[in-house]
Amino acid sequence: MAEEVSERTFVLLKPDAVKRGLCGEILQRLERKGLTVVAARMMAVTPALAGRHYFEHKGKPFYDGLVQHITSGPVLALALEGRSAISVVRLLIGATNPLAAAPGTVRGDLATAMTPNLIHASDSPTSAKRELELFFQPGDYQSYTRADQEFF
Ligand code: 3AN
Repeated sequence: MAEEVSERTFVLLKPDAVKRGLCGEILQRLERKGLTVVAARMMAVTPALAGRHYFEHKGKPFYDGLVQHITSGPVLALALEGRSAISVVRLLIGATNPLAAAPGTVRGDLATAMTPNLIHASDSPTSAKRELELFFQPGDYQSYTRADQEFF
């Protein structure tokens, strides 16, 4: 088995998560798993930023709805660190389609719709780097050790 290394990943709690009051619930799941929050920013996503974030979906039938949703209210942008953080967060959030997402995952437990599916998380080291740079400046990151670090 490949050695698991500490990674930094990007997570975006979308406007439906904010408006449904689910940020705490979702963040708790991520923190309980052992991920460390190293940056957090509540903000509005402009259409220009949405276009850069979702550039790979441009031209797809759901693209306009995706941009409409992500710009429809505040989001909570997060940078999380931990062992294999990128794949671990993807596992915790579940499949893109909440109707197919496994119970126990964020989308499996808390969502039913495809576009307002609560959360975005980077799917590779390349996307994580690109997305973190879109939403955060180098000075936004905090470095600290969790009190329970020995268990992770
Ligand atoms: P994920 O967020 O699971 O990585 P992506 O990157 O394939 O999924 O899609 C980005 C976002 O686009 C999804 N979170 C979802 O909101 C939306 N989306 C993807 N596929 C569809 C679709 N077929 N219909 C509607 N929305 C979609």
